[in-house]
Amino acid sequence: METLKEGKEASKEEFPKVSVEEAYDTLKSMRVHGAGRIARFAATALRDYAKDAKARTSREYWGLVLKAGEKLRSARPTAVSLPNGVNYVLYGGRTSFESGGSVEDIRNATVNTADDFITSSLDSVKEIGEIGARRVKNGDVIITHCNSEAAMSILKKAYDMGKGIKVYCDETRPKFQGHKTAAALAAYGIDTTLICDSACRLTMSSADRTIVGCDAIAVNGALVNKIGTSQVATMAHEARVNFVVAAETYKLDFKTLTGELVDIEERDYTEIASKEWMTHNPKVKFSNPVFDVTPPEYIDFYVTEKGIVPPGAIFTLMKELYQYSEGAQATPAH
Ligand code: RUB
Repeated sequence: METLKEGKEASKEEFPKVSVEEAYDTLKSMRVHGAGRIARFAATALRDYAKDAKARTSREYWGLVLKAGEKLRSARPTAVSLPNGVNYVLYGGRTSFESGGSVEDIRNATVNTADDFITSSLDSVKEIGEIGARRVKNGDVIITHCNSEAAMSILKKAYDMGKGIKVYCDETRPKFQGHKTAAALAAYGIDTTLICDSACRLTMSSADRTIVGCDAIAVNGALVNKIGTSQVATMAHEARVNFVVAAETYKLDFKTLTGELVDIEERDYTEIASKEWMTHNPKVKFSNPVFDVTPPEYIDFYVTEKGIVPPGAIFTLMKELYQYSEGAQATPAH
């Protein structure tokens, strides 16, 4: 996260101003989704809360900001970008609080750190596009899954470089985020085809590479991403097709360093069948896990804003960035 400290200018507003409660509901109901956007949306909501929160003492003010951060963090358990983004913002305020800052000092520190995070997150998506596009060849047939800004950044940059790519987008049941990807890529001018998830293996036989996004990276280099990603990786592995992951380094899940596992979010069953259908079929049980784990053996490399990282080097990268995480992830003192 070194890049977050470089004091880049805050970007234009990406999200409207909302209360912490509204932001929580928006995240929970996936009106804002995608790991990067989730993190920036939460950082924006926390920043705006910190701007307006009123308190008589630093302790009282810091307690309010912490509570808001905790609420936002709990909205989506799997996308580690959310706690990492919120923790980063809180780190700024906490440093000021612990060094005896006034309410205004803590407020300014929190707001500035949030702006740093937001700008850096957007910059990372661009950098990933630049780096990843160099690994795309002219005429490549590429499969993607779900809706990832980072993966799309590579595809768009490759197209901008005149690489004449053809992209197949999995629909990505149950929420069909692949439709969004297909619409965005086609609008950009890229030759885009939408396929249903079950057509992926057939399509893989004519693909050159797959490029997907990332919700979390575990210490062993495993990828956590939208449900179905591991199936795509298995098919790519079988067909000897390159499997590439576009991931900002704030998606590293530092708690996996100390043995904790990544929580896999289970969502409402009505995302996979209608209430009416359920009523008519009372004996049917449902399961709706929305993320899965792709083992490192199936991943060729991660494209991060810091460069290309093979899964076997994730441990080293985490160690390198841990100093930041230790401070940022620790629960700030009340
Ligand atoms: C979206 C998803 C995306 C990653 C990466 O899942 O799995 O591939 O979040 O996205 P959901 P990005 O729709 O459930 O949030 O590259 O935009 O951060």
